[in-house]
Amino acid sequence: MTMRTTIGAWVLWMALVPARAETGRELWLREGGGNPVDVVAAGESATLELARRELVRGWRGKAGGTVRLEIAADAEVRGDGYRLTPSGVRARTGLGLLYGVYDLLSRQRTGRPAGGVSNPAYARRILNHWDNPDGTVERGYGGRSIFWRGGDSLAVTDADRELWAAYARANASIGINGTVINNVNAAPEVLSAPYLERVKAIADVLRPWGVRVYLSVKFSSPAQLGKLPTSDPLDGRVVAWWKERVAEIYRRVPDFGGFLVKANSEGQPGPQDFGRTHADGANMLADALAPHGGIVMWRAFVYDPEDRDRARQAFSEFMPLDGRFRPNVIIQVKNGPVDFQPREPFNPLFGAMKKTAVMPELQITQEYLGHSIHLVFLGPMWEEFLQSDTYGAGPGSSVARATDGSLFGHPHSAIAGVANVGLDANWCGHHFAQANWYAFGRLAWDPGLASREIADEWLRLTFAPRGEAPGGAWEEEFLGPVRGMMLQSWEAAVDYMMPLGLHHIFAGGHHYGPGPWYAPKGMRPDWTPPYYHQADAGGIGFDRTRRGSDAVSQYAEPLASRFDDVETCPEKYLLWFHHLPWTHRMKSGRTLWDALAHRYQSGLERVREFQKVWDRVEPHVDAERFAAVQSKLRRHCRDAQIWKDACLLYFQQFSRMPIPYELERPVQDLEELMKIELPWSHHN
Ligand code: GCW
Repeated sequence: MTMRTTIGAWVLWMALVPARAETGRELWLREGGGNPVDVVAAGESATLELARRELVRGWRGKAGGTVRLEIAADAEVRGDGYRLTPSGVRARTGLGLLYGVYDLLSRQRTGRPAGGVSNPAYARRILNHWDNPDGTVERGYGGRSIFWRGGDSLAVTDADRELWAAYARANASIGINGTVINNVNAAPEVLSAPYLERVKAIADVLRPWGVRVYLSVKFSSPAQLGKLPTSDPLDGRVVAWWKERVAEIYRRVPDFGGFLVKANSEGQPGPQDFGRTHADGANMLADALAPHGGIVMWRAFVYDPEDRDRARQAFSEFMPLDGRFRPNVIIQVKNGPVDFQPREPFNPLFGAMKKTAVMPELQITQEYLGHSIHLVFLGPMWEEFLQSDTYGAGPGSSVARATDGSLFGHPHSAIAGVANVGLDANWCGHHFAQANWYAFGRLAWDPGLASREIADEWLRLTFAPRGEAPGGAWEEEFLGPVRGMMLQSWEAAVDYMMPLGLHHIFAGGHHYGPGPWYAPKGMRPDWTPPYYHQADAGGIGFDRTRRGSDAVSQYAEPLASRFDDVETCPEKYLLWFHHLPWTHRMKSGRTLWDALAHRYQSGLERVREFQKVWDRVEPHVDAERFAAVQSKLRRHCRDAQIWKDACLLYFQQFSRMPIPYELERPVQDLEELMKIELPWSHHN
């Protein structure tokens, strides 16, 4: 039985047919080499139609084979999960079938065997776009916003619809089913009628692909947009205003996902402005959304300038409220307790907040990891984070299990990633930054995946010769070395930027280059690097032990004691938790100063190695992408050298110890490095 062709979807489809040059536009969904296939599917829906078309377009199985797409109950399949059967895909929902089709096609392309059940770990797998109405993207390095144009141009064009469909398709192919389309530093006008019309248009395009739209809202919208005298969440007029706005949204977008809120954080308004709590604020919005099935994602990214340790803040403010939130509220918590640093231990709220649903927020865009200039694959960082044992319900309480519903039952589970997508031809600015978008989607579906597998899949899909099953020389000469480079790239970045637990020593503003010295007069201390590194003649590091800020005590045992004791604290977090003398003996026998210098050197050396790896694979890569990545790597290498020289020369003023003689000497002067203004602020 065949399905009716949805004309609208077909028009969009034609627009997606790619050009052949390797611009990176096609992401991991490159065309080529499809065989004829018969698709048998019962029922009809726009989503099922998309599933059918994907098969017709990308089938690499037996020519003339038959694939059955079947909606049926299956005891092992949950939500939008699916089962790959010998004859095709079985799922409970049309979206499940679409996901199954993508999996099937990906397995054909990567040579992995097909079969079995796959269920999503998190129910909501969401991108957060920090996109502003004027078309700029906060911390975006892949070009301007794909959703907002700026000026008064809210009118929706065909080109907009094509773009959004291509975006939705990419998300659907990796299981992402939600998107917050505006910045958490939200503009009140997104809730006004002209904006909501555009929101509706976006939602209409995304819907067949199973991607729901959410909005960030500003807590003071009732006063700013509604002209009410207050935005107090307990004021009846405010409550009524939000209810009416929410109803207005659902009239246009019946499957609207809900709100994301940044409140009482970095100057944003919030319930505390009216003497109310985060729970009062979140619950008021949750009550407005509940009748329509919407949720509130309330961010725990808060830090008071008065607190003696910023890393303690989210926990201190939110733990007392555990259990006081409505069932349709999820607390959205960044992976680390400070702010998306190159490496942080997990935020202690994970595993501790048990009576309220908690969702991880990862940062796909590389605000603190080299923008779209450095080649940094974030899979290993997220793997480390998701697998960290919180001990929240005894051993085996990984962050993933503490948030995906396995350990603590809540009505909703979710995970978010701050998107790295923009109008650039290759979407993300750097070809390899696409791998981070891909990895986020794959881990949101299955947080147990190893980053090695993810890198492998992504490379095969993105770089294998078009239309051919990858194998032989390509695997040996391209896949192996490039995968190795990806898997080392995050640790390399940690080493040339902030090894051994150092954090937030960026120059202010752009967060790209080093600025351990950066401390303009009058700036709040927790916005300056010296607050974090605490370097002085006596040593370096932030004392968060029981004798210091006592942040360690926010972790469950045995972690609290393990982090507290310098002997048992993992070296990767050493200076996060301890202030130690420069002469402190490391496990290797080196002094802390020498170990630090070795780390900086080895980080830099690995980037130089990456250059060699890339140059060697030239015969296996198209000219366009080869040249683009090569050029980014040159800059990456130069800037890694700047990181190393700047940090070592700066810290040496306190350690007064020689850079170990076996290491390369700095090649730049500290005074010159300190003068660099913002040559790195440009996104590419
Ligand atoms: O990491 C910091 C960024 C801000 C961002 C903030 C947040 C959207 O520097 O640009 O604002 O976090 O997450 O709210």
